[in-house]
Amino acid sequence: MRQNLRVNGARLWSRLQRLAEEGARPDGGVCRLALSDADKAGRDLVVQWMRELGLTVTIDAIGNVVGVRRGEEDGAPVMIGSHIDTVATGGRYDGALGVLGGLEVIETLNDAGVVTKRPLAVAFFTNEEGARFQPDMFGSLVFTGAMALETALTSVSIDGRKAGEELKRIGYGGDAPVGKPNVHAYVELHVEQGPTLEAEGFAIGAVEGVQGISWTEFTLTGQANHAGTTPMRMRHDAGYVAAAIAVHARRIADELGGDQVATVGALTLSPNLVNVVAERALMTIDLRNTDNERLKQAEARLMSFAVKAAAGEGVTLEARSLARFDPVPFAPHLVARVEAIAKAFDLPVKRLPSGAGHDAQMLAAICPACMIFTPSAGGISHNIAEYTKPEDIAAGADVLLRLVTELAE
Ligand code: HGY
Ligand code: MN
Ligand code: MN
Repeated sequence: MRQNLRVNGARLWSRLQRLAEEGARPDGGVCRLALSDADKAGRDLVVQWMRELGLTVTIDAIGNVVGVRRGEEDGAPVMIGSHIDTVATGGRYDGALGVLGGLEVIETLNDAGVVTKRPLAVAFFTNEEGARFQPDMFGSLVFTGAMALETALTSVSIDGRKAGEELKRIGYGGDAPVGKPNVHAYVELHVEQGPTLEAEGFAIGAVEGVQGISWTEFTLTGQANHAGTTPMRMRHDAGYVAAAIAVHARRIADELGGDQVATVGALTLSPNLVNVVAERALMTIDLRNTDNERLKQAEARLMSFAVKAAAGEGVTLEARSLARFDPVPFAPHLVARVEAIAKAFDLPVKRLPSGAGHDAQMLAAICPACMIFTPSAGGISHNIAEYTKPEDIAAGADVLLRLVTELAE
């Protein structure tokens, strides 16, 4: 009986479209930055759905929300999780698919009157994206005890707000304890956010692990001066140094090759005026690689170039690490099950690493964890055009349903 259970793809699809209304952008994308009013509205909606499905909902001190479905026995639940916060130019599926896919698993089991031996849990973690508050994934970091609660609560957003105050403001500073996780196993369904599955004709990704992530913020301070009257030899142009660093970051990725990627995501000049030599530049560099040693090489090359370029222009350089996570492997036996279940469903499946960070990499430190990927159209994500076909969404959720019910027996 359980072997034949399948999710209701249309119901999952309509929940995804309904959640996308919270923080909807006029261009069809989603902006649900962590701890914003839109995030609150999304949280309220998902908590309402959790309660309608009979889950017991708890909220912890960093705002992580967990809905638990009782099993025949007590004990550590099998957890399905992800996030509902998005980047400012987000899509409808990054994060939301993992949380609402979990609710779809619950509703399918409710409809079938199936009670698993172990309890099941559906969770969403605070600030997975790290777009507003850094580091990213601080909700799951605090949940698993890998970051002190205080560190996350005192994190200051790019718009100058303290996380703890924002949490209180939106009413999600809960009283459930953090740092003592009780999870039997963790499964996260997520869109690939890259081009591989679609380009190679696969329906499911059995994710082997997450690549290493390094986020650095540079503050460059030179001297504002007249763009016309200041001879080049007298300039201390923060904008020029920032541009040089940005170009060099790309060169490092090209020269290292392999999985190395480099991104200059944020770059703000001040006073940012056409006829004033930039006094100050604030920029971020995101470096990633599946190989930690090569990621360290990339970091070292970036830093030594930045120091030299700033010194050469008489500009001061301050560097601040915003996030640094080593590559994380997922539980091999779970990766193998994702692959086998996909094959049992006649779904073409490929093993691959995750280019993006996910809460699953934090849960992997405290229990067996794995991820199931579905294809992203055109490999696009962190973009309003993010899309995954309904049949791929349903296929991913079917694999999730089967794996979770297996793990809960
Ligand atoms: O940046 C990431 O990889 C994730 O989307 N937070
Ligand atoms: Mn995500
Ligand atoms: Mn994301």
